Amino acid sequence: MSEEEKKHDYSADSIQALEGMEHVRKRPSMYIGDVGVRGLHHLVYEVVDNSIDEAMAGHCDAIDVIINEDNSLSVKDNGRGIPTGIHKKEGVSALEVVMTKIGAGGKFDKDSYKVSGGLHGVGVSVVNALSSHLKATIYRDGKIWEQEYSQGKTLYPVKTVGNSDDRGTMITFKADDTVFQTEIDFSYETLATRMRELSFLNQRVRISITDKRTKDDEGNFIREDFYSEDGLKEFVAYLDATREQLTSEVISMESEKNGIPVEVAMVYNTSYTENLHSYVNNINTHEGGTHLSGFRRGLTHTLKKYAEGSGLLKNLKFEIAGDDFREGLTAIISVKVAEPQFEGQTKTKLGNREVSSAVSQAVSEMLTDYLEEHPDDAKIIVQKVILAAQARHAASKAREMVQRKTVMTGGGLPGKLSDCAWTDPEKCEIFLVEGDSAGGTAKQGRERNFQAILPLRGKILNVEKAMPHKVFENEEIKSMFTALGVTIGTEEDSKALNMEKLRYHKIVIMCDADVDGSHIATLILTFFFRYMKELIEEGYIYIAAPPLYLVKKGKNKEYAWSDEARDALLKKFDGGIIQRYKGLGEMNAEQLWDTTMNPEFRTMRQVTIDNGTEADRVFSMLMGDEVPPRREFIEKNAIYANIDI
Ligand code: 0RA
Repeated sequence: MSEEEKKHDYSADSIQALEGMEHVRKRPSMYIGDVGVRGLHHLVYEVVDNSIDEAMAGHCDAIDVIINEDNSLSVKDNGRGIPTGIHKKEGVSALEVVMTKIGAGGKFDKDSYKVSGGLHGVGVSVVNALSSHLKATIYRDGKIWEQEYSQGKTLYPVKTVGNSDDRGTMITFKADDTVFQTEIDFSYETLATRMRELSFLNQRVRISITDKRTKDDEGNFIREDFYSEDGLKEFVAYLDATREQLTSEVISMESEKNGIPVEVAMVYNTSYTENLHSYVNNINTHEGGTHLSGFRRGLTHTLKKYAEGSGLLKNLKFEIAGDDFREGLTAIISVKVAEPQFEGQTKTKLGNREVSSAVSQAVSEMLTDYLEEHPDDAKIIVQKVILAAQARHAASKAREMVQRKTVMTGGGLPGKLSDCAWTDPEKCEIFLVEGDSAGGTAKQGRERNFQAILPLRGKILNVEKAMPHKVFENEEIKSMFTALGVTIGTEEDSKALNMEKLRYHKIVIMCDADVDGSHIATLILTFFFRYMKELIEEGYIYIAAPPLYLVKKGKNKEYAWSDEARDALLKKFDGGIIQRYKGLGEMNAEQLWDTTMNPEFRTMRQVTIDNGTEADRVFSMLMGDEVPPRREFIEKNAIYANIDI
C-alpha cells in the first residue's frame, strides 16, 4: 500500500469508526441494555471488566473504583497500561483506537486471555460514546499519558503530562445526561455489591470502592475493600452465612476441561431452598444454560451412584428425583468461555453445547473424591436427599389440591377475592392487602373495572423457614395462587411456574406504612422470590406507597410521603395540623384511592432484582433464624425506606 493509499485507507477506517460511535449514541440500548438505572451502572461494569481482563491475564492485582463528587466515575488499575504508541494500521495511538473504535477492545493483543461477553465486553469505546466527557490517564514507560474525549470524539492527540514509575490505567467518565433517561446518580450499594461479587469471582485481586459524595461520622469517605483469597469457596460461605451448614466444609474445585476453565463451590444447609448461581466470564447467567445443566447432571449422577452403592436407599418407597439432590444446596458455578453464545429473553442463558460435559465431568470428579474422603458428610447428604424426596411427595399432593382448584374457572376463585370486571390481564391489577379491614376500604375505594382486591390475614407464612408442602397447605398462599391463576410444577420440573393463565399484570402489595407493614410486605416478597420469581423478573410485582402524613390548614390539604415533605408543607402553609397515618385502616376509601390506588396520582415502586445472588443472601438473612445479622442489616438499611431488593 502506498502512503497515499494508506492515508485514504485510514480515513475510510476513521469514517467507519465515527459511524460506529454514532450508532452507539443512536441506539444505546443495543449496547448497554437500556438507558435507565441499569444501563448507567453497566457503564461502570464495562470499564471495570477491562481491568479485570488485565488481572486475568496476570498483569494487575488492584482495581480502585471511585464515585467522584460530581457523579463522574473513575476506575484505576495497576496493569500494563493501555499502549500509547502509534497503532500501525490505524495511524493513531493504540489508546485512541481502543477508546474510539467500536469492538477494538484488546483485540490487537492476541496473547491476553480475554473472555468478555454478554452485555459486557462491548468495549470501553461504548462508554466513551455515551459520556459527555472522558479522560484516559496511562502510566507506562516512565511517563504519564493523557487523552480526553467528548461524546466519544477525541479532543486532542495523546500527550505526556509528567513522569512516573507507576504502571496502570485510569479512566474517568461522566455519563451523558442527554443519553440517559435517569439522573446520573450512581448507587453505591449496587456498585459495591458488584465489586464484592467480582472479587469472589476473581480471587486475589484487590478491588476497592470509594464514594467521594459521602463521609462517615469520622469525616472519611465511604469506602470498602474487597479481597478474596479463596474465591468461590468464600463466596458460598458468604451467601450461606446465616444458614446452618450441614457438612463440615464447603466442597470446591477448580479445573480445566477441554480448554474450558471450570470452578465450582457448594455446600448443603438445613433450609429447603435450592440456590444455584452460575456465571460465564464473570457475568451472572440468570437463565442458566449448558453449564448449569452440566452441574445438575454431574451432581445427580454422582450422588445417586454413591447412595445406591452405600445401601442407604434400601427401604426407600419413593423414587428420588433430580430436585431432591438440590434441596438445601447452595452452589456457584463459574466458567470461562472464549466465544460464549448467550440465548434467552435477557441473553443470560449459555448456549455452548461443549460446556455441559466439561462441567458435568468436573463436578463428578470433585464430588466422587469428596464423598470418598468424607464418609460422615456423605451419609448426612444422602439422608437429606431422602428427606427431601419424602417431603416432595407430601408437597406434590398439597400442590395438586391447589391446582385442582385453580384450573376450575370462576368457582375456583377464593371467596375473599373481590375480582375486577375486565378480564384482559394486561389491563388488570390485583391489590394484596394486609388485613380484612383495609381490604374492605380498598374494595370501596377501587375502580372495579380493572382493580381486584385480595385481603390477606395477618402475617403470612415465612416460606424461608417452611418445608414446601407446608407452603402449599397455607391458606393465604393457596388463595394467592388461585387468585393469580398461576400453577407450579410439571412432571419434569417441580418448580416450573406456568404463567399462561396469569390474570393480572400488576400485582400490588399494599401494607401499612410502618415496621409491621414492611415486615408483612417482606414476607409476601419472600414468597414471590422463592416460588414465583418469574413474576418479579417480568416486572409484574409492585409495592404500593401509602402516604405517611396529611397536612391541613384551612382549605389547604396535602399528603406527605416523608418527614421532609411534611416539614416542607408546614412551611408552605405556614403551620398546620398534621395527621399521621399509622396504617391503611386510618384512611377512608376516598383517601386511599386518591393517594395510593389511583393510577394517575399514586407512586408505586416496581420490584426489580438488581443482583440475584445478593437478593438471595438478603432474603435468607432477613427471614432466617439468626437475629444479629438481621438487626444489623435493618439498622444499616432502614428497610422500611428501602424495600426494593
Ligand atoms: C491491550 C494491550 C495491553 C494492555 C491493554 C490492552 C490494557 C487495557 C486496559 C483497559 C483497562 N486497563 C487496561 N490495562 C491494559 C498491553 C500490551 C503490552 O504491554 O504488551
